[in-house]
Amino acid sequence: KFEYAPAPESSAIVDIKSSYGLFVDGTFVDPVDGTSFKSVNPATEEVLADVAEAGAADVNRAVAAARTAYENTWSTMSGRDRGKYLFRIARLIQERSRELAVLESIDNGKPIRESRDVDVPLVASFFFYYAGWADKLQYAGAGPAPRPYGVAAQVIPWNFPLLMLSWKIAPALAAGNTVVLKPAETTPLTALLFAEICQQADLPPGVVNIITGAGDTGRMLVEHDDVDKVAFTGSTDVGKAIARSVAGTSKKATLELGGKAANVVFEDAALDQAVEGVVNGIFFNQGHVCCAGSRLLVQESVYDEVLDRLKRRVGTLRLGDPLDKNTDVGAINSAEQLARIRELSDVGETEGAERWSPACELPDRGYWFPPTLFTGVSQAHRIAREEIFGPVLSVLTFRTPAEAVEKANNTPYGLSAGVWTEKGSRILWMSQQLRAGVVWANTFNKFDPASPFGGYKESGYGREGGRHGLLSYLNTEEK
Ligand code: TXE
Repeated sequence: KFEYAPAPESSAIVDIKSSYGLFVDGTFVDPVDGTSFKSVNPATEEVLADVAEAGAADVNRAVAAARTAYENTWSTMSGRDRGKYLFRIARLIQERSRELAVLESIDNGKPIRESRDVDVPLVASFFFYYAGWADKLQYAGAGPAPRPYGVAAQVIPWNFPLLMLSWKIAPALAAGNTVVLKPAETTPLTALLFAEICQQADLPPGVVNIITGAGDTGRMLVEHDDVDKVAFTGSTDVGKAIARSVAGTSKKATLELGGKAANVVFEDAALDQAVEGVVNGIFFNQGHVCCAGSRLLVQESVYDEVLDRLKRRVGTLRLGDPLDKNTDVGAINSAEQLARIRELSDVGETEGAERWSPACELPDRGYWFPPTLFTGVSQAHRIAREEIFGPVLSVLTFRTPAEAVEKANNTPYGLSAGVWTEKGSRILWMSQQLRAGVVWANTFNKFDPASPFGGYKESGYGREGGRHGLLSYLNTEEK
């Protein structure tokens, strides 16, 4: 039975303040109208801190600080000097990695093993990678040295708070832009710790501004007249609203939205490896992953065997305290997200799919959902079409490779896909056929700062990561 007891050393590792201001022009300031909201630990429902809610005047102030820093400091500095700041930030992230990982797990609910071994090391690697680009921009695009856009407005979600921050801030700064970033309202704390790191790195004031608040703050930020570039990761509905607001202005936008990825397992796959990949694909980060492998497409001839192995493996997952190093599945990030997962899962049952979860006692407090499989899913079912964004896998079958492709592509999204087969020629053929920005072969959820990431169709447009991610922040026609 799960009992929440914070790891004894955790409070010593990270100092959570009772209230946080906005990070504008290099210092923490109170919001003009003094409003705030609360950030909650999703594993316990305990209030962690009061966090400033930025209103219109605060958004103006942050954008003005970013504009001044752009004109007077950052855009006139040599690429090499910008790179030095980014390297310094990257090293500070490594030095303060335990603090960052613990705070990320407390505010988001993700297992410490993930924030410690995946999120935070990747965050540092994105800063190191883009630090290396800062003095090599002439090689980034075609033609003479490309110029930055200016002030970037960046709005990020709650599933990878620090990692999404690094995907946004590192390339923007390397390219010479300045930034106003808004973290999600349920996970603002690590972005504010990152702001402290910017201070520690002596980053010139105004180059990075962090403003906290809910959707309204995000809307005011992306609609601000003095913003040149908008970068958003979040829901498809909000992404479409942002695309509409940007249309008719001179702002550039990149959008990274939802997904409904297929993990395709062929009969000739190494099945144990495939099952491991399928489990990682959907239960990593409680399934709060835009590229999660939320649909399993398994070849009929190996269906029984795969399902049997899958259930046995899912039965070994340990759900509970995010700060326990043995935890595999942490807390759902918010009561709202839990309600969404419950609702769609109930629809799955009503529509006739069969639901299965391992015997698993859920903690009394906090937001939890057990690892869940749905079998007997048809393509028309909502659980086969809509993003659940939780630990819920929909299992479908196919007979031929052509049918696998048809089913995998039968979604409004196109962010990622996975292929499990020992045949190299089939991997190449599938990767040409699948309409997805990323196709993983015999692996899943692998990220690298040098690889571009982004979607087809309703998963958005533009790329983050690699040289392409840098071009998204440079005024050049080559993208
Ligand atoms: O997303 P929102 P929510 C999907 C996932 C999830 C659903 C809803 O399916 O169940 O979206 O999640 C800010 N203008 N994804 O409601 O609202 C908001 O404050 C500008 C997939 O949390 O899109 C937050 O900072 N900004 C996704 C950020 O947008 C606005 C990750 C994301 O919140 C805004 C998250 C507005 N009008 C959810 N309204 C992925 N692709 O990874 C809200 N925001």
